[in-house]
Amino acid sequence: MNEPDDLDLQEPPNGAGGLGALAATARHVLAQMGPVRATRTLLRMNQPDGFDCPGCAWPEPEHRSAFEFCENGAKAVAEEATERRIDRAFFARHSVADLAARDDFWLSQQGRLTEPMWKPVGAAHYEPLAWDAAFARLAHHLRGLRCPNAAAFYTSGRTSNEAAFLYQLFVRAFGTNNLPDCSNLCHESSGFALIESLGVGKGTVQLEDFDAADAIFVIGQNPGTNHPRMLTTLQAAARRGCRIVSVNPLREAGLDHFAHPQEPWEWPGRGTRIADLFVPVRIGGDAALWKAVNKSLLEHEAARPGTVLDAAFVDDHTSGFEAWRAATLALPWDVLLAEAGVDRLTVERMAEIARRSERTICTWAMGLTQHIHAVETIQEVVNFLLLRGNIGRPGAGVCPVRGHSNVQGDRTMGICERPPAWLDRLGEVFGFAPPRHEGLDVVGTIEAMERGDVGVFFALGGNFLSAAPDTERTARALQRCALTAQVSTKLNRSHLVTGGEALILPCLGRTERDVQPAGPQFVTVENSMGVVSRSRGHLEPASPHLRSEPRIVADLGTALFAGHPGGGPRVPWGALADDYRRIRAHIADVVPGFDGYERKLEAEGSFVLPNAARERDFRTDTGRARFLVSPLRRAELGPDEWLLMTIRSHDQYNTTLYGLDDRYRGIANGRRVVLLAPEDIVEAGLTQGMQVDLVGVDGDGARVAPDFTVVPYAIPRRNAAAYFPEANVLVPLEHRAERSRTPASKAVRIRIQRRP
Ligand SMILES: Nc1nc2c(c(=O)[nH]1)N[C@H]1C(S)=C(S)[C@@H](COP(=O)(O)OP(=O)(O)OC[C@H]3O[C@@H](n4cnc5c(=O)[nH]c(N)nc54)[C@H](O)[C@@H]3O)O[C@H]1N2
Ligand SMILES: Nc1nc2c(c(=O)[nH]1)N[C@H]1C(S)=C(S)[C@@H](COP(=O)(O)OP(=O)(O)OC[C@H]3O[C@@H](n4cnc5c(=O)[nH]c(N)nc54)[C@H](O)[C@@H]3O)O[C@H]1N2
Ligand SMILES: [Mo]
Repeated sequence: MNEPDDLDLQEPPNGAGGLGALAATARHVLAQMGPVRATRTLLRMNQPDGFDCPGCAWPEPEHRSAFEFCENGAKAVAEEATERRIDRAFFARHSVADLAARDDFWLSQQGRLTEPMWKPVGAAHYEPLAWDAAFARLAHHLRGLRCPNAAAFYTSGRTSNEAAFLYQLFVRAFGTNNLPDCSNLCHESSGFALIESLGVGKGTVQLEDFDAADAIFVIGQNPGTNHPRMLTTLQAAARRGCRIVSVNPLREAGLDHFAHPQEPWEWPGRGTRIADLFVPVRIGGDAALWKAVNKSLLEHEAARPGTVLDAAFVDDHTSGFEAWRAATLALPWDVLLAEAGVDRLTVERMAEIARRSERTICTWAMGLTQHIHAVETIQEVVNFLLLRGNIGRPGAGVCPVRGHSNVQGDRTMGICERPPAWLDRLGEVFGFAPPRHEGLDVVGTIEAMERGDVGVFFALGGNFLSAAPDTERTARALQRCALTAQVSTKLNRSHLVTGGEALILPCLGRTERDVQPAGPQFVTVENSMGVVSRSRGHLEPASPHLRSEPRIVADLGTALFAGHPGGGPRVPWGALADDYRRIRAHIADVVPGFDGYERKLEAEGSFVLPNAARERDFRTDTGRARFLVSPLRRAELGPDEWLLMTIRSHDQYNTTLYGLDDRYRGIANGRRVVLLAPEDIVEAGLTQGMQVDLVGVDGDGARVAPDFTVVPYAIPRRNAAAYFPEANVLVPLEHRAERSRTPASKAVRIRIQRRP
């Protein structure tokens, strides 16, 4: 399937959306659902009484159109609402070894899981198991552990607030803070950076701020593929003259031009121009770039005092300005430009856009977070905003654009290995003493499994094996566990590389009706901008045997704590899952910002969580927003080495593959490709279409991703791109961001070896 003969390369398009997006939506959706179910489902998406799109975490506008969805949201829904099913006969037909030999696309296409399955020790196949028996297996293993810290409980970011709250309660009542989650692989660096700089680990803007901004810098983010509804927001901004700058090693098509699929009069042309300026920064060059832009701004202020700096804001609300200013002015231009890989003129154009803008927003995603020095790089972007007072006023602020649709809500609900500030309250309300030590994050969990310190691995969603770095090492670690258990909607590789014993617990998805003894239920989620809203599915569940995530957690609680010596915590597990209003009442009682939770949902359907930084209340060490100084780092690359970023194609949702194309990059029918600059290809004696192995040179020994095809692409010299998860084998476990410990999967040093 990935033979070079099948690979089809075209010039990348210079725009996104339009008829192409509609055609792709129709193709994917109809293949999974059929016309009636498709129409019914998509009309409910992101509507006040419908379900929250399981795709990205971009917010819904106040005035929604009938079709508040995008191509990739529709694909995410089609994946879940598919009519394809995996039943017990499927597992009888296919051994685990047989399934493990299939590729990710095939696994993604088999359909929804329909009943609990169990792989006993030494068995070649999964076999059906009743729910009660599955919970009994889990409870048996958990009780048998040396201590609660010998279990780890992963969460992916689709889990609702209700399920997440109950889950962390269960885990902490069991006695551990081992709550690794997908945030550890995603925006952790943003959280660390913003807490230190601004005192709040979240973004400070609301959707309406985009309507007021004069300039928006989109940094290390590919919204055309990963947050398509953001293009509608950017389009509206561009149309009223807001300046948009894309800082990215690639000229991503969605930031070039955008034709709204619901504005057919725009289709014939290229659509609206989005970015005025493309800044082709070198991979990992952002820290140097933003220091350069800040230096330019400070030089300008020195030359014409009072024209650049928001002196009142800096004096009243910040600390550390003078030290930072001196350090920045002292940086040598030539080194900054060389490290950024950007010329002086481009830096001056960025600075000019910033100077002319009274209201500036910076958005970013994985291009900033998945680097060794991610935290300080993000802090340099914050310094840039602080300089002109762009925090805590309309039309301005920081906007880390989250990934999974409820990853931010899960954190608010306490899904984190670092215990939340409200830990004492949790213990008080439920009558137990929560553990206080820090637990294991994703990388820590893998290391602990390797040492044999974690024997039970439980996952509420996600695909831990394929999402984590160092795939082969992670696989060996998982195989050391006595039990691995996954609550899932679809089959994935984490079901196939298992502990001695393995469980698959199939659950309801966002699109499905959830009826509990108290009646039909809805759940709540929090988007990238701190807005909490309802999500209610309407489809008939994929199977009558599915259970909701809150129900699964509650059943596990009941199974584990029944007959617990001393009675265990005071948690009426079953009653909570009978009526989610009871869970929300506890959340309102324990988690700050949720007073009147139920009432606000009833009255408004949604509400905004408080955000101190937005009010210029900076709860940092100095009680002010902090200008933070970091050293200028120099990239080290050997003469035959490239710096590789692992990115998403247009046809995937993280580890789930919808197809083998990357339409906006002109690549079709193949994913094992490595994008290189044409000049580098010539210089290294390679040719287009050549088969090569990628050899990782970081860490404790060579890691090889075999059989990639060379594709010439407009990318900075000595930079390379390949797709996640195929390239994850190349990312050593130790190769991770300082402090946030996020795998540095956007900056992996590799050599390229021709295949014999
Ligand atoms: N359809 C779809 N939607 C998704 C997802 C999906 O897989 N599919 N995933 C969801 C999740 S969990 C997340 S976190 C988000 C991810 O959303 P993105 O962060 O947009 O996803 P990536 O493909 O990782 O893209 C990173 C971008 O950063 C650029 N980049 C890489 N290195 C650097 C660098 O050093 N500097 C700069 N300035 N740019 C760099 C890349 O060229 C690329 O454009 O999307 C969410 N939405
Ligand atoms: N090299 C490299 N690695 C990366 C990244 C990268 O850019 N490069 N990105 C990282 C990022 S940003 C992230 S967020 C992680 C993603 O890591 P994960 O969140 O662990 O991975 P996903 O692929 O999103 O998980 C897909 C699985 O979730 C299950 N699922 C889907 N919907 C539901 C649901 O409603 N409930 C339950 N219980 N299960 C459900 C399905 O079984 C599906 O197979 O990957 C990270 N890994
Ligand atoms: Mo993510």
